Amino acid sequence: METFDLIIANGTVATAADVFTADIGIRGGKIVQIGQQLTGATRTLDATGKYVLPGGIDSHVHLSQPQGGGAVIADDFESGTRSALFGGNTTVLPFCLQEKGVPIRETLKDYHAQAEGECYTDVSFHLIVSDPTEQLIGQDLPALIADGYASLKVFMTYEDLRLSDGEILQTLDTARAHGATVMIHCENEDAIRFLIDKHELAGEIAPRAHAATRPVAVEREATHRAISLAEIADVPIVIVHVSNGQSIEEIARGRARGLKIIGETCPQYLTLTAKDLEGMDWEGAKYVCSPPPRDEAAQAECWTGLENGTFDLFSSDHCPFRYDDDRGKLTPLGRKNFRHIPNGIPGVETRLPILFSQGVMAGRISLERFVALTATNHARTYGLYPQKGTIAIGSDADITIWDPEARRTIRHADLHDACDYTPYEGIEVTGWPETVVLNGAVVIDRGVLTGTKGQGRYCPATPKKTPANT
Ligand code: DUC
Ligand code: ZN
Ligand code: ZN
Repeated sequence: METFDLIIANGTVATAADVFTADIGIRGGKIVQIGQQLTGATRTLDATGKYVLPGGIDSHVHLSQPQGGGAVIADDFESGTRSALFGGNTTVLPFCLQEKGVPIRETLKDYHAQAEGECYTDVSFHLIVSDPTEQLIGQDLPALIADGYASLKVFMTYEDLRLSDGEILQTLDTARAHGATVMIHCENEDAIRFLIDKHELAGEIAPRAHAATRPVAVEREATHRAISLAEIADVPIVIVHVSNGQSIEEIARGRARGLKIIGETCPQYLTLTAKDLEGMDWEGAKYVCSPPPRDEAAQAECWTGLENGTFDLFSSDHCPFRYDDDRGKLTPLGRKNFRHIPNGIPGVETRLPILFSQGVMAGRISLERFVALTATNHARTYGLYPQKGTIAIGSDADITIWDPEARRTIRHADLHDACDYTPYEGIEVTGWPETVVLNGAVVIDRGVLTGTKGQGRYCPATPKKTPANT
């Protein structure tokens, strides 16, 4: 019997800490050796001239998540994880949304059933808390956190999802006691409602009004409040999808007070602006997401946050709705008034190439920082490290081999999701994830899918250590 199932030879290997030339020996789905001139494998991939990186982890994707208003998320577990895999990812974390009045275990069981046998990447789940009843806070969440559902998302916006400050504090308190990580969507719902009503009265109902009714102050105020609530509850938080410099300043100020705040930004805040919402006719609907893209100055501020460490996470917030579809962006009501256009855009397949090209190849961030922002920090934040997110002996053999010289133009026709457009159409990139190894199996081989659905597994998360669980 050979020593290894697979050797990845001669590549430039990067982790969040180092870049070095080495061979990687893989057996039984795990990395078992990192060294020079390894031999004795059933198969060897020659990675000369290539970058060998931990598989991407996208910790913010929405798949098969129920929506209101007759809209349906375009990607289920099959199409969403297939698209993720082609984009160089080996793990994604979608959200299981608590349904009001339904025991959360039932909803989770149903969500697992939808994923079972369908995934091309590994998955781990976040829970969205929409109804923090006494039963949920006192009984269900502590048990679920211990069972591997160790991250919770709460919303400060969306009429049917938003929690009051008191409810957020209750959720944070349970998270603190049991070692969960809380992600907060920071936008002030009352301020948004006020602005929407004003715009409607003035007859401003086209997609561009989406950005005008969710200005920076709406996000900055909520970010400040979320940080204050976390300070009061004495627990770390993740501020997700940060879009602008004023919100970044709130994170920096909180950190200066000694708080542990993890910041996340996304490709849309580096590449799109509110002007995209002004597209011909209703085309602006293709760019409706929340928070909305801002302006070039905000893009530069987000780049600075990625470069200087204010951001720890770079995620896609993949939340695809087909455009030309009455269950997508253009629901019967959505084509009449921006307030009914479902919020969210696709991006799970393009996240890594955009950051690699515009970040690493453009000289803005190092390869190590790219790895931290796209894999390692996600695993650390959400209880999957060191099983996931690094290249180390004992870790899962989840590896993406990049051709740093490949030049591509992003075209939706070349992507693998179930949407009908990409907001990043026409962007030119240098560098592409050409081969992907998942748990030791070559699942994309120089751009060709060799894996099968069902090869992706569910990975429970490990809660943080607390007095309650040690
Ligand atoms: N905003 C969200 O809060 N979730 C999904 C997508 C979006 O735009
Ligand atoms: Zn959100
Ligand atoms: Zn989201």
